Amino acid sequence: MHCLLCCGLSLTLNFILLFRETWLGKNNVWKVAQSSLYGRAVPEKAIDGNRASKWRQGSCACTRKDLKPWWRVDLLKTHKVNYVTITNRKDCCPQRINGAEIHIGDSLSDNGNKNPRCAVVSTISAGGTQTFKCNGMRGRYVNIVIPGKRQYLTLCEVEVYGEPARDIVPTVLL
Ligand SMILES: [Ca+2]
Repeated sequence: MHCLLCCGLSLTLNFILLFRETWLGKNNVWKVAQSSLYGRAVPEKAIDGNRASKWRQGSCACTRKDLKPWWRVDLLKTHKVNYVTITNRKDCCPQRINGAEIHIGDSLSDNGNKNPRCAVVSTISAGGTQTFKCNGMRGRYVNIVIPGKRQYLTLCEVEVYGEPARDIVPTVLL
């Protein structure tokens, strides 16, 4: 177990260097939520800094088999999001993630699932980590949702890379 944890941290550090981006993963600060809870697979497990992707390793978040299951992280203020990575489960059912969408924005309408869409997941290999480019999309909330069907949403790790959005100074028109 300890080796897997070390490898996970090493991968994360490499990722930061590779993309020259700031990893926003202050997992002791971010607030997370999901549509329901399967067993002990709380939403925090998707931001615990560990990409371990076998269920027994206890590092995956998972919902029940909901209609339109979702997971959400609250970055506490608006950010420009450049990349989002998702690590899929390894030991079972990697196809469950197919069709998941990443949404980013400041609204909590429909639990944040109506915010603008960054990407649609076609497939992620079993235990694989895939990166989605979001081109500086602005938002406080990052959602991952599987629309339109009843499914489990399992996320072994979600990483969000970007930077806090600078406040826009309103132009005063006289
Ligand atoms: Ca994890």
